[in-house]
This record gives sequence, structure tokens and C-alpha cells, in this order.
Amino acid sequence: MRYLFLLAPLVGAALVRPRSQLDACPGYKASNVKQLGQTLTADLELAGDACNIYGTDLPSLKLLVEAQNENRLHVMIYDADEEVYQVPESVVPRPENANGRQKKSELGFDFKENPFSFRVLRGEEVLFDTSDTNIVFQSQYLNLRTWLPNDPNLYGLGEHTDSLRLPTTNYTRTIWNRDAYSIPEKSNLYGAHPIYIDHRGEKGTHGVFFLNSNGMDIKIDKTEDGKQYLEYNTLGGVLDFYFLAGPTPKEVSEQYSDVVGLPAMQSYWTFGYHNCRYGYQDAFDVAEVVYNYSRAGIPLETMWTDIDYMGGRRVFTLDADRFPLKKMQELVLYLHKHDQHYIVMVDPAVSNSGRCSNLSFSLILSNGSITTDNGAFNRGFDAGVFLYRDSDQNELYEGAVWPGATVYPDWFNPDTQSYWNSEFKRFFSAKDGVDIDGLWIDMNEAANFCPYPCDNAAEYAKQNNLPPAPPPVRSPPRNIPGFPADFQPGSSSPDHSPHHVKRGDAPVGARGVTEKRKHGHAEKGKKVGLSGRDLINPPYQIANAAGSISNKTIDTDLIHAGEGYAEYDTHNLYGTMMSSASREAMLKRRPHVRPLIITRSTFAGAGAHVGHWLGDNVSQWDKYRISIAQMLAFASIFQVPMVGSDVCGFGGNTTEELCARWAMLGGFYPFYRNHNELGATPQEFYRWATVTKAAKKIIDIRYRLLDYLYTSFHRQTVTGTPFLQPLFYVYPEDSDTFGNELQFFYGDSILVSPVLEEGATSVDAYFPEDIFYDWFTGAVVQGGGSVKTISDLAVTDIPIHIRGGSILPLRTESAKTTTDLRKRGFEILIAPRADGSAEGELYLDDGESLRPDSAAQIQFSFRDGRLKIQGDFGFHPNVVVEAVTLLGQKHEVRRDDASDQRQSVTKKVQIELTEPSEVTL
Ligand SMILES: *[C@@H]1O[C@H](CO)[C@@H](O)[C@H](O)[C@H]1NC(C)=O
Ligand SMILES: *[C@@H]1O[C@H](CO)[C@@H](O)[C@H](O)[C@H]1NC(C)=O
Ligand SMILES: *[C@@H]1O[C@H](CO)[C@@H](O)[C@H](O)[C@H]1NC(C)=O
Ligand SMILES: *[C@@H]1O[C@H](CO)[C@@H](O)[C@H](O)[C@H]1NC(C)=O
Ligand SMILES: *[C@@H]1O[C@H](CO)[C@@H](O)[C@H](O)[C@H]1NC(C)=O
Ligand SMILES: *[C@@H]1O[C@H](CO)[C@@H](O)[C@H](O)[C@H]1NC(C)=O
Ligand SMILES: CC(=O)N[C@H]1CO[C@H](CO)[C@@H](O)[C@@H]1O
Repeated sequence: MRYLFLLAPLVGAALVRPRSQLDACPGYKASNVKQLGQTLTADLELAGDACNIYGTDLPSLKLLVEAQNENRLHVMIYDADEEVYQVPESVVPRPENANGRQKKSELGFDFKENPFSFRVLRGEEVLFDTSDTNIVFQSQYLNLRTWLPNDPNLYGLGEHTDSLRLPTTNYTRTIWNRDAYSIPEKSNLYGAHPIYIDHRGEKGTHGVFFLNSNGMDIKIDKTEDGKQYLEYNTLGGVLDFYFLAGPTPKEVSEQYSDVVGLPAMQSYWTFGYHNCRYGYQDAFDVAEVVYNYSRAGIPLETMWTDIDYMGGRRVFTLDADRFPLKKMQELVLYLHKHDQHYIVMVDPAVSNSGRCSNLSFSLILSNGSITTDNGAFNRGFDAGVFLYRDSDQNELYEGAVWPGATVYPDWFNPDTQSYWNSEFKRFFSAKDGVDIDGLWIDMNEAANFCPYPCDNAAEYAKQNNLPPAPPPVRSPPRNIPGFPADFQPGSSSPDHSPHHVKRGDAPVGARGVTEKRKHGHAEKGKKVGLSGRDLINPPYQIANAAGSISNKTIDTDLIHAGEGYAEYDTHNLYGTMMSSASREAMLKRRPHVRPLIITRSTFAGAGAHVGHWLGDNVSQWDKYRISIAQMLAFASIFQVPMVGSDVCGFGGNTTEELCARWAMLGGFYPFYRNHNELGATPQEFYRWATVTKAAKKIIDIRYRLLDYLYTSFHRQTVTGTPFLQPLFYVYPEDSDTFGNELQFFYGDSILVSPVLEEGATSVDAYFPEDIFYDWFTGAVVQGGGSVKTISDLAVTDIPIHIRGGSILPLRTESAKTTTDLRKRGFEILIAPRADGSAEGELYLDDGESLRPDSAAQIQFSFRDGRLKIQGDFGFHPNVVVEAVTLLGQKHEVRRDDASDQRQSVTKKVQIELTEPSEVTL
């Protein structure tokens, strides 16, 4: 049944619900209801005496309901004066409203007038229902509760490390971005993604996106009389909901990408293997790691450097003794010559220590351990782009992070983008800077080590040894074959590059910015935020794991430049605003290629600009396991598909076994990076024999499948159809899949079932009712909706199964780099379903252009023994299809050859991918 809005009054089922003080709140009464086409508006007036529990009740609200297209309903409740803060459209652009040009909506809306409550329905199915609870809309608190079916299957509400299927009793998901070392469970982490999906099996799936950037507790629990609910408790903003009709999980993901934006496409090389660690001593160390990978025969696509490269850990500086410019340039040149890439970290906070009290002169004395370059501070200060403590701009806001006392760029300041662009242009200049290929941004929640109220950041830094003493300066320790002379023992060039020292000496003039920031507050229609709020200690306290909302971050009472938004309202946007600013700065350097940017902090929609690593985990088995649920939430639900966890674990010491298992699992993360902490046991893949073996084996498989990954990832950037998927996305009616968070689909066709426990040599893997084929043997595995124990798994094994009905475009063999990989031919692998048919696709382009001149979108289909290759052949890969393999041909097994027990037939062919063709098998 499809219909427009129902206006029928609901029959109240007057339930007794003890909600303590909130029950004193009168709710609202709807009047002046108007419906025009598929838009409904009403006035909501406070229906009794204000309860003023967490601030003051707003007397007059407005309701706006829009069926924005067939499958999206927008419901918004906001203050009549439009003074209350709303998420700026400059940060989260709103989706288009088809304005009645669409077909009828899949979603219905009905409401009760007094006290006001509403329901959202899909056909007969009630998806969202606020009846019998009064909406609370106060100056510092919003409360809205929806009833749900018992024990619902809810997913999303990031960022967290709790189960993929969320707990349904006594669960509070706090959303407030924070630096959350060791990613503890039941805790708010780095990002804010207030979307959940509610999966009801054969009754369908829908999504609910709450567009709100304020701190919040979302509670999922049952009332004393057993009624299931989900409740929003928010520190501000408006009630702004997007209901996504589904009815399948995949469609919900697609519909969500319509709201927050499609994810950014990444370059082919970014899917190669990355190595990083915090604690590389110097450029020799980094060069030697590159060399050791190559000597071990493990394909290293990209080398990374953490904050170690910085002078005194200051952004936009180099440590002149350990990572001098000349060696950095030689390192980058070496990598580029070998078709490898280089990435470094940039933090938002800029060091201001060493500046003189008159704020116009910043050269600090150096005795060689710290660079003299603090130009990034001077230039930012001159441009007025840092956050001020006061609106008269007398005093900069100071926190303390790695370099000691720091100031923070204000991304709302209209001048900050050009400041950021010019720092990138200068420091990452291809000609006389460090010519990075991608970017890593961290600490952007924003993190501040100095606890609130942080009255003296410089003193805090001093007492806490920030920046810590750098490691010793070395002369070249060992021969590193292939690297220039100054990387080899015996060389004695203490190269303080003249370029480098000069860079800090930009003349510092008087501060150009004199205009005071506007108080955008409390002006009607501006949506900038109510005045008179307690922006530090709001009366309702969210369960922030860091304590008060200003603790360990930027003070929440700071007012931003530009419109005058408060940090209280916009805190959760800081990382995502740094992300889009950094993307633009990277595009200014290389305008035609897709910038790879990996960020720690995200807000809804961040995937349109950046990817995400899952933060500072630790080398423990539970973190290895939970990485799957974390990755699935980001890739499948939040639309941030370029995602992965630090392989082998970041904090603490890994073990050979954990690192080998994690190398295998990480082979199926879209973003595949080994990363380790300062002081921990080294964990580059070449450090142990079994890890080397595991890495080589899985990288080989990953690279053979790289065009399959690239194709599926590309599709997500065009349609929002998720590449990685939990099992219930593929089998939405199989209730045994709903809680499965330890296996996953890599694209539509590959089921991955990693070994999960320390010391284990087997895994209990669930197989839905379908045909699967073992990747390694080609053997048919008939899934029966039950668990199969897969045994005898060495630490270098990971079960991989191809789903019947799939056609995979493989490279015939792997390669040392992805550049080389693109010179390999294709093998088309057909894994038919029971009726003998299968389909697949292949997307090809130049692998890096932002807007490729040409692309190929090729479809494969197999039926009655014939493979058809059709589609658009706009891009020519300059290699051919060399073989076609059909799985499941039992009679062809050569049982005499134990090393080749693939149950398949392979036909050698020479097919140019330039025009349609057919192969008979
Ligand atoms: C609910 O969770 C809180 C915090 O985790 C815990 O202290 C409390 O005991 C739990 N209550 C119930 C009834 O389980
Ligand atoms: C590289 O390998 C050599 C030889 O095994 C070893 O001595 C050295 O410590 C390794 N260096 C790094 C940075 O891995
Ligand atoms: C600021 O301090 C520096 C160093 O003490 C001094 O050379 C400079 O003249 C001062 N500038 C102003 C504008 O006071
Ligand atoms: C650098 O010089 C300063 C002042 O002369 C001194 O306090 C500091 O200990 C020196 N640092 C190192 C690493 O030598
Ligand atoms: C800030 O965090 C520290 C722990 O890191 C804690 O000891 C302190 O109580 C917190 N302060 C506030 C105001 O929440
Ligand atoms: C990790 O191992 C190193 C020795 O390699 C040791 O010094 C350190 O204490 C260990 N760290 C932990 C957290 O166990
Ligand atoms: C090695 C390490 O850093 N372990 C930490 C992991 O996280 C827990 C909290 O979740 C800490 O207690 C451990 O110290």
C-alpha cells in the first residue's frame, strides 16, 4: 500500500511510563496544519506549563514534513524563530527535494495533535512511533523517543566498538567525538554518525538519520513494562530526521548516500599494501624498512611516516637532523622511481611555543634538535585563522598536544582554507618540499591533552614532557642498497638544507585582520544558536567517556569566526571540516588526481572527502575481531568505504600469530595498513617467517582480486551500493545472519571467514542456503543455513568462498606494485549458481584521474555454457583476457596432482577488452 500523509488521529493507548522528571513536561499541541502536495507544515505550541528541566522549554516550534522522493521522508521540528543552531549547509549540504515531482512516497506519516506525536509507516509497518511520549525541546536539551518491536535488529550509531547488532537493553550510545586511545567498548570514540538501520527480516529494512551535531546520548532499552524503545537525548540543535524506506539493507545504504553524499573514489594504488609506524628514528630507518620489504619480497605499495618526521612534532616542519629535507626528497624520489608512494601525518594544532610575547616574532633558538621553523604559526596568526578565547581576539585559545602548547585553526573562518592551501603548497611542494602522494590527518576531534580548564597550556606541556626529547641523531647505520650515498655509512653530510631554514623566515608584519568576529548569536532566522546557554556545563550531562564536554578537547564555549557558531554545537564537525579543507588543499597541489586522505575524526558524510582508519587500537585479539564490525559499520552503513584497522594492532606488543592472522584479515580491508606504536615490538611483515608467508600469500590474492575491489568500490561511489557487507545485507531474510559480525562479504561475491581465536586452527563459519566455492580448491560448498567447522587452518590460512552466481575478473597473477599489476592480463573466473548461470562486472579507467577521460564498464554473463562480454569499452587496458575458468566441474579434477585440486576447467583465450565477445566453454 502506498499513500501520502494520513491525517487520521491516532488512538492513544495511554501507557504509564515512568520517565522521572521528564513526565512533567507538557509536550506540544499542533495547530495550523497545512498540506501542500507532499509537504506538510504545522505550528507546535507548548501544551502546558514549561518544565524547564535542562534549560528552558521553547514555546513555539514548527513542524515540516516532506516526502522528498519515493523513499525518503524528511521530518523536522525546529524553533519558530530559527535561532536554534542547525548543522550548517556549508558542512553538510542538504539533499534535493523532488518537490512532488516524484511518484508516490513509500513512506507514510501520521500524527496526533495534542499532545503532538507522530508515526512513520511503510505500508502497514510502523517504523517510527513517538506516541504516548511528549517531545521535549529545551534550550539545552532535546528528548524524543520512538517505540520499536521487541529485540530489534539495530545497526549503526557510530563511532563505537560495540557489537555490530546493537544491544537492545540498558544501552547508551553517546556521540561526542574524542581521542579514544585503545578504542574501548561502551565508549564514545572519534566520529559522529547518528544513523541507525532497523532490519526486520522479511518485513524489510529502513534507516533513520538524525541530522544533529550536538553531543547526545541515544538510549536503547525497555520500559519497566517491557516496551522496547530508542530515545534521543541531545544537548541542542533541532529534531531533524531523514527516514529511508529501504526496504532492503542495500537500498537503505544507497538512500543514505543520497542524503549525505556518495563516497569519494580512490586511486588504484591506494588499494595496495601500506606500512606505517610511530617511532621510526630517522630517514635511515624509513629507507631501511622500504629496503627490507623489498628484500623479503613483500609488495610494499606505500610507506608512511608518523609525527616523527616533524621538528619538535610541529606541523609543517621537518626534524632537520633526523628527517632533513634533502633525505626526505631522496626518499620520495626513490619511492616514486619504484612506483611506490609516500604519505605523512598532519595534525590540526599548530605550535605557538617559542613565540615572543608581542606575538609578532617567532624565531626560536635551535641547538639542532628542533627546527627553527615556526612560520606556520606566524602566517596563521597574521591571517587571524586560529581560534580565539575571546570574541575581541585579544587572546588565542591554547591547548597542548604533541609539540607542546598549540593553537587550533578555525575551519569556519573564511580565510582558513587559503592558509591551509598555502601551507600545503609550501611544505608539500613537488619542487622544493616533500612531495607526498596522500595525506593522513589525526588529532582532529580536536584532541587536547591538557584537561579542562587548561589554564596554562605551556605549563602543562612542560610538566608532561611535550614535546618529548627526540631520539638520538645517527650517522647512517647500515648499507641500504639502492639508496643515495648520504644514506650509506661513511657519508658525512649533516645536511641542514638551506631551503628548509629559509622557509621559517617569512617576514612577519602586523596582523592583517582587525575585524572583530560577529556575534551571530540569537538572531532570528540565522540558526546559529541560542544565547544565554551554559556552553561548558550544560544541565544535562551526556555520558562522555572523557568527562565534561570540554575535557581533553577545545573549550566548548569558544565562538567561531564567520557566522559565530559555538564550539558547543559544532565540536563534532571539526574533523570533517579539516577533512574537506585538506582535500581541497591536496587538490590545489595535484588538481587532476584523486587525493587519498585518511582521517581519524569524521562526521556523517565524511566519506565524500576522506577515508578513515579505525583509530588507535591495541594488539589484542578482541580488537582484531571487533575490527570487522567497525569496518562494516563504516563501509556499509556510514558510507565511508575507504576504511581499515591498524593491522597487527597499534598499541602494545603484537605476537607473531596475531600479526599473521591480522595480515590475512587486513588483506580484505579496503584500506590495508600495518601500523605500530612508538616503543612497541617492531611488526613490519618481514619481521617473522610466518607473517612474511601470510602477507605474501594474502597480498597475492588481494592483488589478483584488485580489479574486482576497484570495480565494486567504484560502484559504491556512483550508486552508494555498499562494497563490503555484513551477511544480512546479502541474505536479509535469513535471521541467522542478523547477529553475524565475524564473517563478511567482500563485494557481492566473496565470503570471508577468518580464524578468530588465539591458538585456534579452525573456525565455525556460517553458510547461508546457497552454493559456494572454496577459493583455494574450487570445491563446491553447499550452504544449508548452518555452521560448518573449517579445520586444519594454519596461521597462514584464511577461508575464502565465492558465492555461486558470480563472475570475477582476476589478474592472471599478482605483482610487486599495483602499477605493475595493471600490466597483467585477466582471467575470468565463473562460479555458477545451481542453474548454471552467473554474472559479474569490470570497471576500468586510468586508475587515478579525478574525472577520467575514458572508462570501461564491462558486464559478464554466463548461461548455457556461454560467456558473454558486453558493455562499454571506453577505456583500453592494453592487456587481454588470457583465460576463462569455470568452477564446479567435478569431472575435470585431476586427482593425481595434489597441488592442483581445483575443481574447474580453464580455457586459454586471447580476448581484447575493446568490443563485445563470446566464449563457449
Ligand atoms: C545498566 O548499565 C549500567 C552502566 O553500564 C550499569 O551500571 C547497570 O548496572 C545496568 N543496569 C542493568 C539493569 O543492567
Ligand atoms: C632490516 O633488516 C636488517 C637485516 O635483517 C636488520 O638488521 C635491520 O634491523 C632491519 N631494519 C629495519 C628498519 O627493519
Ligand atoms: C617584538 O619582539 C621582538 C623580539 O623581542 C622585537 O625585536 C620586536 O621589535 C618586537 N615587535 C614589536 C612590534 O613590539
Ligand atoms: C637545546 O638548547 C637549550 C637552550 O640552550 C637547552 O635547554 C636544551 O637542553 C638543548 N636541547 C638539546 C636536545 O640539546
Ligand atoms: C578530564 O579527564 C581526566 C582524565 O583524563 C579526569 O581525571 C578529569 O576528571 C576530567 N575532568 C573533567 C572536568 O571532566
Ligand atoms: C613490548 O616489548 C618491549 C620489548 O620489545 C618491552 O620493552 C615493552 O615493555 C613491551 N610492552 C608491553 C606493553 O608489553
Ligand atoms: C596495550 C594497551 O595499550 N592496552 C590497553 C588497551 O585498552 C585498555 C582499555 O580498554 C587499557 O586498559 C590497556 O592498557
